[in-house]
Amino acid sequence: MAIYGRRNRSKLIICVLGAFIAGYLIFHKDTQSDSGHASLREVPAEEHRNADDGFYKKPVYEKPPLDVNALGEMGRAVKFTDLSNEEKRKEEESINKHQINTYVSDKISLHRRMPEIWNPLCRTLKYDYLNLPTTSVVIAFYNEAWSTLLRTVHSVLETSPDLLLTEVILVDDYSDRDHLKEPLEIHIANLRKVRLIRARKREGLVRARLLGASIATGEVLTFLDCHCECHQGWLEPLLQRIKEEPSAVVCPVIDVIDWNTFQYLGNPGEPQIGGFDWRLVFTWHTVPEHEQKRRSSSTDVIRSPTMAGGLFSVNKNYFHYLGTYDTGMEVWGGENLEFSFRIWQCGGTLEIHPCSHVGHVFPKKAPYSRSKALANSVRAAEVWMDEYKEMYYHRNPHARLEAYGDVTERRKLRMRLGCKNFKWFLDNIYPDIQVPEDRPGMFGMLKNTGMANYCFDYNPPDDNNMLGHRVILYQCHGMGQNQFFEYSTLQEIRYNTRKPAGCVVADPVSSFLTMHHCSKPRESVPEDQKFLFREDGTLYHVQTQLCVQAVDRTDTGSPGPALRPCSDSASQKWLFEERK
Ligand code: UD2
Ligand code: MN
Repeated sequence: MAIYGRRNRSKLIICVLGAFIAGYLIFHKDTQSDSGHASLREVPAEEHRNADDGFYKKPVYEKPPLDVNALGEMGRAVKFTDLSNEEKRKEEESINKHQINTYVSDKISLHRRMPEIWNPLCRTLKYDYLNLPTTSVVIAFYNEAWSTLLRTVHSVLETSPDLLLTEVILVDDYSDRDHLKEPLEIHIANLRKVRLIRARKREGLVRARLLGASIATGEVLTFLDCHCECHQGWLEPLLQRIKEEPSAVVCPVIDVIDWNTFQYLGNPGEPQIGGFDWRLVFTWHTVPEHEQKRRSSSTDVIRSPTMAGGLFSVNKNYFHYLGTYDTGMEVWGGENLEFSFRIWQCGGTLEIHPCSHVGHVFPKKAPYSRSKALANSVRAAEVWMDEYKEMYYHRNPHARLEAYGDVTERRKLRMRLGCKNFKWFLDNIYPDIQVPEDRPGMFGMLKNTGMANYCFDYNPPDDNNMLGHRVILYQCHGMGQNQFFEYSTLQEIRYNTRKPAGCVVADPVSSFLTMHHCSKPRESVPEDQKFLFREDGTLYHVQTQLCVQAVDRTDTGSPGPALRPCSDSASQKWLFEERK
């Protein structure tokens, strides 16, 4: 193993011994010399001494003077209209490689500014600078593009008070791209407070972040993805909150940066909070009324059942107390829900600070394989969800077969910390989630007995626009997901694998079935959503006094369920089956 760097050698060696990963390289530079960063100005010490209140806010580096006409400045969209064929090809290539338009990104300053378009009351907040905890910012990366990675680093250095930022720790998770080798080392060599360590094998984001955390010397750990842009003043709210409440894990508001134009799209209106659906997919929601009532001001933190995962601050000691991360999780996915459940169930709070904003580039699609996400989710379910894990398995039968490794240590951790159960979490922290009933024989594939092997199927064109589309009949596949329905005690046929949950409604005019919002808890169920699932297997639509029948060809040419006068026909008999 090789270690490069002067400071903290003994600390590093201890950390290396303590680390769970066999070995890694460390590069860092702590000197003040300048080379190749002419546009960056370090803040001289005498300026500190002469300064007024603003002195504490001095960043590690000042941004270069604003050039409003520069490409993408102030978060403006960049669209090239006059590219040559060769340039167009390069742009396409960059998108195919990174799933982000790095051709555009490369042409935007690494030091650009973003517009402030959020709650103006945030400006009135005061921070207890001299007593705030310091933080180490940990950024794990795998094969990230040059400009998105470096823009993240510079934005941290240029928006974080020197007083509060201990260091930026870059963790290379065994990338194989040339620009992340020597060129990266050279670029950061003369940046104050920036350190680079490299994993010796692909660790995945969980262990890569922990590798960074293991050498961090700040009191608070702040994790960021490697394609972020921090806004002015993003750090103080997070640290202030953790100073007040060390068991709070605090996330900034994640603003959207467009992968194609690098336009800062922001996060209009009130920030959203995190939830999940019964596939254990993370979802966004508006702040519920009970939480609005709990907060005394619009600048107060917002409690969130779950976090997106990439961007948050946590007191280092508290992170260790909570058991850091589940190191059995590989590559990507699941760790955000696991950590969220653990924070709440084991006595912490998970919050979003509406005055802390960080932009994040959401790629066009996943830039690398995320096949381990399923096993990671199963680990989270097995450790934290108690009997509710069945609701996940019912909707994802293949997850039962997934080899998820050993979770004994994580279960012991839960025992040791005396954590609350999942029911407590749902009842108290996420009361807005619709908990399925999943009564025996009343959930699964809804199969027709007349039309052999055809099942109710709902496949809306996109996740954000789920409702209002036609329910169809499709070959039963036994994979849960689009073919998973539940018959509730309120006589609804629910589609509650994804969020928002849908309820089947019959349209008396067309006679076909579509999907609508379910009624809220304690509201009465609309008549057109009520079906009597009778002993003889018929689905009787109470309002129209008709029965649901499997019809060969609907007006769209494919089979579908439709309302017909009730008869004895097998095509009007239905049954729920759990798996094929
Ligand atoms: C979201 C989170 C992400 C993580 C993920 C679930 C945000 C904005 N992003 O997906 O942080 O919680 O959900 O797992 O909340 N990385 C590695 N090694 C790997 C894979 C990824 O170091 O094997 C790095 C990657 O370069 C990036 C970070 O981990 O810095 C997160 O990965 P991502 O950006 O692909 O995840 P994202 O934003 O789609
Ligand atoms: Mn990301």
